[in-house]
Amino acid sequence: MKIKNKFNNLKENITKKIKHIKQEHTISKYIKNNILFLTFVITSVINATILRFFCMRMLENYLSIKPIIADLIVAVLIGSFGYFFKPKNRFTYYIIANIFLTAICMINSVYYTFYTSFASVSMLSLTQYIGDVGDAVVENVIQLKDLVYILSPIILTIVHLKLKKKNYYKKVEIKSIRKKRGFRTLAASGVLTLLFIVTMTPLDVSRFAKQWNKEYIVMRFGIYVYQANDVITSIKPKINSMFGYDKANKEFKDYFANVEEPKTNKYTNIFAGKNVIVIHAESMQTNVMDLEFNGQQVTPNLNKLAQEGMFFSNFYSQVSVGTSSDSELTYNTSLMPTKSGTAFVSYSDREFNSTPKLLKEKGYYTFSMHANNADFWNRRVMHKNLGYDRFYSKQDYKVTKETTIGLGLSDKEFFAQSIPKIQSINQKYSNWYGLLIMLTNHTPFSDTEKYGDFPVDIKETITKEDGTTEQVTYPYMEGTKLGNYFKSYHYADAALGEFIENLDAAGLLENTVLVIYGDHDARLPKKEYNRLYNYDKNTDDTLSKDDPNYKEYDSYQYELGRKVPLIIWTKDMQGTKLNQEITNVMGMYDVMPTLGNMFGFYNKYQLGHDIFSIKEDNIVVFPNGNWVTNKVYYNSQKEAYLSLTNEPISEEEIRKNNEYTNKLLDVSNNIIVFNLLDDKKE
Ligand code: GP9
Ligand code: MN
Repeated sequence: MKIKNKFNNLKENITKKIKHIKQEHTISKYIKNNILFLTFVITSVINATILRFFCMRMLENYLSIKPIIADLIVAVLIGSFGYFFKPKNRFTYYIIANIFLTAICMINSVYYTFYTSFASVSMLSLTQYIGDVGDAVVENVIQLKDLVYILSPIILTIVHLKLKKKNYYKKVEIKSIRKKRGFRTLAASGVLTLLFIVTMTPLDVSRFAKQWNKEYIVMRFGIYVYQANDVITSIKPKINSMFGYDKANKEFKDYFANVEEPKTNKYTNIFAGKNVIVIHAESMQTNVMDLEFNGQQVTPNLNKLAQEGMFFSNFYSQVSVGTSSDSELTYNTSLMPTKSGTAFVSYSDREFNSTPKLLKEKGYYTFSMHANNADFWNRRVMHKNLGYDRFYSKQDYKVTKETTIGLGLSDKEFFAQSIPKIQSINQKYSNWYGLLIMLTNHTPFSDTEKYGDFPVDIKETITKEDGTTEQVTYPYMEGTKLGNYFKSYHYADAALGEFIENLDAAGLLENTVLVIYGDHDARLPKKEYNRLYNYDKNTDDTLSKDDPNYKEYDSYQYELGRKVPLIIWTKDMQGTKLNQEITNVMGMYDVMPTLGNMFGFYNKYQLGHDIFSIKEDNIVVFPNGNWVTNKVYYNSQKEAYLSLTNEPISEEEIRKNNEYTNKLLDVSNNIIVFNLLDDKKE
């Protein structure tokens, strides 16, 4: 019995060993037979990884496996086609593919050093930049680290020469075996792709589709997938504009044939010749201006400006998926965001009539300032296209860990560093127009310890029966996203107040008009507004719906609550006819016509209106087809509306406004997609 057992064990061990040897044999055989393919794949993945490591020096990037898998997928996919070539031609295929992938890495490596961003083929059409940067790139930017990628084709060539010496290419390879290997490798890349797709997060998907957050895409998808996606997103708008030009052009002409020339009114030219500072106030909503916590206003500075200046209290931003960039587009051009993609990214080569361009014709020097990466929302390209003479971005500011809040340089620091820049512009130019884009008050509003102390709880002093007092605190908005938004907003408001004080001290407010617009709402959950407006101290929860004090905050209230402030202010406005609240409904697309009337410029192809001419007849159209007038808010998805006054609403009115909305959105989209303003240049 014992002997039998021993024998069985021995047998098992031997079979295991044979299996192992066989396995080893197949692995080494695989490596031997596919050495060219493997060299191609490995060097391509290493190149891509080196690029990522050199460019983005952060732990998150170093530890990320996803981009390596994505690079591997691309290399295996491209590599698999090598098998369909005869052995003697295979090297030619691999070396061409390898040089191509190496070039992608090298170009991006150089580009990143220069722009702290990754390259885009759409930049190729912007030849004016090549002249600007070409020499500088050669002289200052190409460094040793950009040349390391060349090792990849060198290694591949060495391997090839060794194989040639060993007569590797003389071996006969049956066609069917070649094909089988090719398809198997192709299938392997397919399986890897599937694995990759199932691990994608919704944020990955949305950022991938938008493509502008280049660093994120490279960090998740690797450089090769980024570049392929870049080619597709760059070509898409060209394809969109290939069909339907004539129809679009006719509709466009008809639309503007019916538009009346602007009328003059008491605000015409009142600001002609004045300098302008425009503040793009990140995520500022109007409804927060009414709020107080423990007797402290959230926005004392904004409220003061609204009190002293011209305050448009029924003003909406009209953004789509392009958020900040969409509001810049509409503010600057009086056009609506595009129906697909974003104008700033997909249509950055189109011709636009813009406020800076029209002021430049009047002799103004124009500039924009934003202490974030210049490629964020493709601003580097778009600000130039919109007519800003100079864009001061992150590289023009000193950003340290201490001065960073949330997405980047804190607003207080941004404003402080902007003052001397504006001062020197003021010394050089007699008329100037500048846009300053704020950053700190940005979702997710989680850097709370840096916003400064602003409790959003309720503190009450209770007198007890024995006459002694006690302080009680109810958490209220503490710990909620909305509460954190108020803290962040309070910080941004303080930054704004400080900025205006410092502008004044620097003598920069004497001949200056300040324009402040909220770029869009904070996009926070409806549920938290319910807590804000219906808080029950006893239960630390929201009041029940049947409580007499319960105020309904439904989806209409939410939509109406997305209003953002618009304030036009000068130092000496208080007490004049300009010091007033304008309550007529107004949209971002009405700003250009309204300012145009005040500063004396006119864009024939504007979609909005001068609010002082159109007054109560105005309508604000939203990119999703919703619209609002003084009388009614219409929701196009639900095909339902909310009446805002006691006046009856006729079906005819709804139909006409829907027709107007659809036409306006079509014309706006066509202007951008078909570049219709390009041949309208006078
Ligand atoms: C980024 C900032 C924010 O630079 O303008 O953009 P958003 O996320 O609001 O569109
Ligand atoms: Mn924004």
